[in-house]
Amino acid sequence: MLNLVLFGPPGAGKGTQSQRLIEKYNLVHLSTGDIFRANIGGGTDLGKLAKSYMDKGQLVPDEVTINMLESEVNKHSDVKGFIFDGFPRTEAQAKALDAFLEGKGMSISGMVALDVPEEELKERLKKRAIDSGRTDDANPEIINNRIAVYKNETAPVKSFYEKQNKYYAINGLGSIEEITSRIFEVIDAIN
Ligand code: B4P
Repeated sequence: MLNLVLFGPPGAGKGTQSQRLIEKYNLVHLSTGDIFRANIGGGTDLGKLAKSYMDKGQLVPDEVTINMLESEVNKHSDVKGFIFDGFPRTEAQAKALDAFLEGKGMSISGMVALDVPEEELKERLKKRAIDSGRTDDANPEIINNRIAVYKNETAPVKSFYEKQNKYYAINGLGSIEEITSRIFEVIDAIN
């Protein structure tokens, strides 16, 4: 089984690259951001709660996010593996994911981390805001907050996987195709 964590700051290209990885490796794509947005669109209680955090550029509380992710994994059996896109985003989420997968006889194969300079992230999110309709992309203050939250709460997750020798950094600058090739190279070496 191939279970990948796709990691990086907002706008690093996680969602973009996930689409290419699921095609090549036939994996189930679980993006916590997409699942929250689907709930917001559907007007569910979870969506209302998530929106109150996402609109400020804050993380949705761990307990809510972890329960949601676990129930999404449980919907799939007999699969080749998963791409966890945007999860884990805190050390508590990383620990919970490890324990949950262990209970199912599974584990994370590797964390692929996209490195992109801050100025480029802001440019990409600004461009996406024009046609995505995402309120969290349209406001520079919210973008700055998301980047600050990433540095303070999410970046430490890197060392969680480094300690397990499962951390792989990828240069996230260049064309989408170039970055995909870099990721394929890493995955083919660990798979
Ligand atoms: P996400 O949906 O994960 O949003 P994101 O971090 O902005 O990444 P995304 O995947 O959408 O963008 P990508 O980098 O692909 O999270 C949104 C919010 O949900 C969070 O702020 C938080 O509130 C909440 N949330 C989600 N997960 C959570 C968790 N685990 N715990 C708590 N809260 C959680 O791409 C960005 C843009 O760059 C795209 O427009 C793309 O076209 C462009 N791009 C990509 N690659 C490029 C390249 N090589 N060159 C130029 N542009 C490129």
